[in-house]
Amino acid sequence: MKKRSAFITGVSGQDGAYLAQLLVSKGYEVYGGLRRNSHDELYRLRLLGVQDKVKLLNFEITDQFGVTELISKYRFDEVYNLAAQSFVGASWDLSVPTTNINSMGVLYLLEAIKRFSPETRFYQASTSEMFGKIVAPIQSETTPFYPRSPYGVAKLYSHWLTVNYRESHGLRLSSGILFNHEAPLRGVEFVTRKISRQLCEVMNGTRDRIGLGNLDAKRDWGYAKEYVEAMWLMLQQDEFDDFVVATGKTTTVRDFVEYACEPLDVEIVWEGEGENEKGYNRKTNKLIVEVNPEFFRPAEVDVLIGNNEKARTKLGWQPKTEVKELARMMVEFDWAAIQKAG
Ligand code: F7E
Repeated sequence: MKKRSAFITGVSGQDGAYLAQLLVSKGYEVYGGLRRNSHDELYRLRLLGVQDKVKLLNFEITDQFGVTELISKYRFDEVYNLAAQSFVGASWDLSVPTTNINSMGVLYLLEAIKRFSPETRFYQASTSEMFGKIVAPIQSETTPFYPRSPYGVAKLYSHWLTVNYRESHGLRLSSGILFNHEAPLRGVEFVTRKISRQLCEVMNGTRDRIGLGNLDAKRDWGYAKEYVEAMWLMLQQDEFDDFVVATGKTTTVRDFVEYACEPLDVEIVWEGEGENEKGYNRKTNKLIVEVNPEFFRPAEVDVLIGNNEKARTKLGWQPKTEVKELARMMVEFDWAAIQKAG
């Protein structure tokens, strides 16, 4: 029997790598879209042992001709659109590229699918950032949106575009409204990985302290490896729809710091408030964490908590990893990597 084919845009990112690993294990012919640059883009695929099992294709989502040519040539069974300018914090300075990638890129993909590959099943990476300044204490698929960043606004466009192309053209398109999801493969600019890595550096003596922004921000943090299973499940359904993927629990950045300290046997004592808040190592009195307003955002998303009931009942998906366990996993990974590097 012919293998099912899947194309992952953004295959070099955290979710792209975990999804590639999952689809390889399920026997798919996996293609990954790769945007050429000078960085080592493939280290995540290498870490997961799938770099030789993914066929890499040159891909630039903002190039409409290229997107159309690729979709019409391969007519993949499944397309997972994970390509994005995904760092919210940078989206104010990079609002034009963020919009081109996160909004226009999705339009190009959907147009190509509509015209040349209408049987393709398509997953759009939507996000809890669309809820932004929340209008309901717990957010579900029916909660109105109020994005707070150029990133959130651009993602909202592509979310609605996906809904609209599904309803207008009867295409097989689903959108996953994923809340924050982390792992040892998370980029170091995101707060959880920044904390796990920099904390290890502080304890190893190669960094003085960690500078963080808003310690009161609350996020619903889950494990990325579990979240990509929800993406796959969405495309295996007979009905295409939107699904919130979340744990249903929320944690402050400050508490995440404490959870990350535990595996290193560090107890942190907080002193001061707002911009003057500081975290000290109880045993040594050494300053470990300080607030640096450089990391504040022009408009903040204060708190997010997702209602995952629809994903649980319709997809049979549920989160397994608690945020404390996630913090431990990330710190253990970073500590081992630092020890190995010497
Ligand atoms: O920030 C606060 C920051 O950058 C989380 C992306 O995957 O999830 C991610 O977006 C919170 C914010 O993720 C620092 O202000 C404090 O309130 O880890 P983050 P994010 O912005 O929530 C959603 C679902 C996506 O879709 C995005 O693509 O932490 N925070 N201090 C900090 N954040 C960072 N980055 N650095 C700090 O020093």
